[in-house]
Amino acid sequence: MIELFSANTPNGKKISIMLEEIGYEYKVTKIDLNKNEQFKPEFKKISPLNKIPVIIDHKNFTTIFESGAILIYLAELSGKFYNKKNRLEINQWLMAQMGYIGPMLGQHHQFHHYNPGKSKFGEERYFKISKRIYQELNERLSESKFLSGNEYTIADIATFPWIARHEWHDIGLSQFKNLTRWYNEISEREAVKKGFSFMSKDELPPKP
Ligand SMILES: N[C@@H](CCC(=O)N[C@@H](CS)C(=O)NCC(=O)O)C(=O)O
Repeated sequence: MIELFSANTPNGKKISIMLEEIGYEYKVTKIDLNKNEQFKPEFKKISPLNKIPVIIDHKNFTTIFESGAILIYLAELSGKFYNKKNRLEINQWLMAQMGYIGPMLGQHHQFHHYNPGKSKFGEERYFKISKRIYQELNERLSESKFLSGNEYTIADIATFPWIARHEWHDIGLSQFKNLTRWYNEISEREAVKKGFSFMSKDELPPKP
């Protein structure tokens, strides 16, 4: 049994979607970030950077933090969404999500959605970078069905919940035809719908 320590955020949803995709039984323990529960000493023992998501694989006595590392662990354990023959390509798109797409869109959320009017520089900078990410993903998906090729992989699972915040981004997802095609296809997967609503029943990926 896997225990998932999480919150209802894009990084949190990556792991519930993956667990649904591989059909593993899991229990969710909510970490309330608004109440600073990530800083509790007992949580820090399993999350040295005080962040969700974290999993404990009780069967294998293993604890893992960092969503990319968790996705790789679950993919290797289940043998799904991380095809050995395509690993170099999958790793590149997964790392691009971890190091660029997520952190930059996350800053856009901070300046544009949560704190508008506080910093013109911050708002403009991350709006521009976020538009650039949409354009770059759209270009990639004009030549490839999924991010790392013809197969749906952990790179798509990592990226999807971030694009699912498109209403906050104010960029107009529907103008990006290939990104929209990819987004709609993933939105329709039963496991994605289930994983997406892991903390808020009936929550669905918003339509473009
Ligand atoms: N690189 C980390 C980022 C995780 C992350 O930023 N988690 C946020 C929520 S989405 C968090 O726990 N923030 C609380 C904090 O930093 O105090 C991962 O992908 O797991």
